[in-house]
Amino acid sequence: MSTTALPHPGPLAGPHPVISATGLFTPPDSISNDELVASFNAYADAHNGANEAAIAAGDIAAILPSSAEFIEKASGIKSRFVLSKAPILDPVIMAPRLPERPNDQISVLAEMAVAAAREALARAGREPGDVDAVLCAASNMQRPYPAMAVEIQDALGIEGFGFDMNVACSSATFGIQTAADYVRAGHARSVLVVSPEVCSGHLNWRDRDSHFIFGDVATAVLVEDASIAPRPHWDILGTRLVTKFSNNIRNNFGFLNRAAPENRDTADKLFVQEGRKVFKEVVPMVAAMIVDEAARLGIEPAGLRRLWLHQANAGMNRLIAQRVLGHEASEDESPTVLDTYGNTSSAGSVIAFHLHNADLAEGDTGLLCSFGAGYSAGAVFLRKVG
Ligand code: CO8
Repeated sequence: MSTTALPHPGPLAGPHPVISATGLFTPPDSISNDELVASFNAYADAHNGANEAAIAAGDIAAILPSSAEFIEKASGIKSRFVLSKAPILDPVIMAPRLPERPNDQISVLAEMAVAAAREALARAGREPGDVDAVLCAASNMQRPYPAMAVEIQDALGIEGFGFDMNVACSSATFGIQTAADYVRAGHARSVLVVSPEVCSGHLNWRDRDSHFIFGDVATAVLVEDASIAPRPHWDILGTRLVTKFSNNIRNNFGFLNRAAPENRDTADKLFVQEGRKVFKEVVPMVAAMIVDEAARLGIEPAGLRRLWLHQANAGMNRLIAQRVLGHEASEDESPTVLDTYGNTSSAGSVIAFHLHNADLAEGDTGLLCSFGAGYSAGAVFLRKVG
């Protein structure tokens, strides 16, 4: 467990991290539950038809149909944005098809991250030369090296340094704490945390239990020293990170798979999870982390004006918000972006923050919180400075 907190800074308190601005890249195409289910059911029908004899003999199981009603009821998701819609919906392909680019072209993840980063920089009134470091914090990097962050840094024209980090759905909050620590230590005054998430590339679109969960997006968070930050900005009052090993959300894809070619295309090289177990185990873990850290910071959880929670499942968020606030949260207290974006891994809570923070007043406190594979969970307590 890692813990970092600072007292609220006075003018002479030294470097103090704040969120200056955020940015968002949303792909133009979206897939509705009805479109997704029609594609899945066409695939299931074709599979069952082609394997009729084996199914009748009990050698293999028939694939059951998916249902848009189930998806919305179980998860709260109505649609999701994707980079490559037609191939995902093609019942024969059921995967994104993103042509490989030559090395002299910007890579897909970097391109998305740059778009989100440019918005964050513009909102903060920053030039790339003002930024000291880039952290690319996401569930899956497009390649092992060179680091995505270094390519993004180069594309933006930023001096300094960059590196990648992966803590699955909690990558962005872990990135924000890392950036905040650089600011606190005086190693940097302006750090860009980008989270390009092409979840469609590691989702098994043929898996009925999870084919509806994820979408694609990129977010950017600019963490800066309060002394240079534009106003309004968000004081980072304190952060808390927790990890606890679990196999309940896992993806075994990796470069060593090449050493065992017979395994390369099996389903465990894509996203797999025990969704029910995740739900049950993660809710108490996250609620306890939030309440504990709030107590340490002297923040009354019930007084938090807004919760920008990880967007994995509407029911999980309802339960976590209830435990933190002590009552059922309204949409105003715990906004949802899950309905239109789906689960976008580490980007989800940042999207919620990006789209739903402008209406808060000076002095309002809020919580950005993520949770997911690892298990991993991160909490960032914020206060608006007008
Ligand atoms: N259509 C119709 N029925 C279905 C479908 C479907 N598509 N899928 C399942 N069912 C049926 C099942 O067969 C089951 O039927 P029965 O009761 O007869 O056996 C019934 O519905 C209930 O199934 P489940 O128990 O699976 O359903 P749940 O109510 O548990 O809902 C959820 C499933 C929505 C997955 C839910 O468990 C959930 O959201 N859990 C939390 C998941 C979570 O938070 N995961 C975090 C993962 S994200 C992360 O860490 C990042 C990883 C990196 C990114 C990866 C990118 C790809």
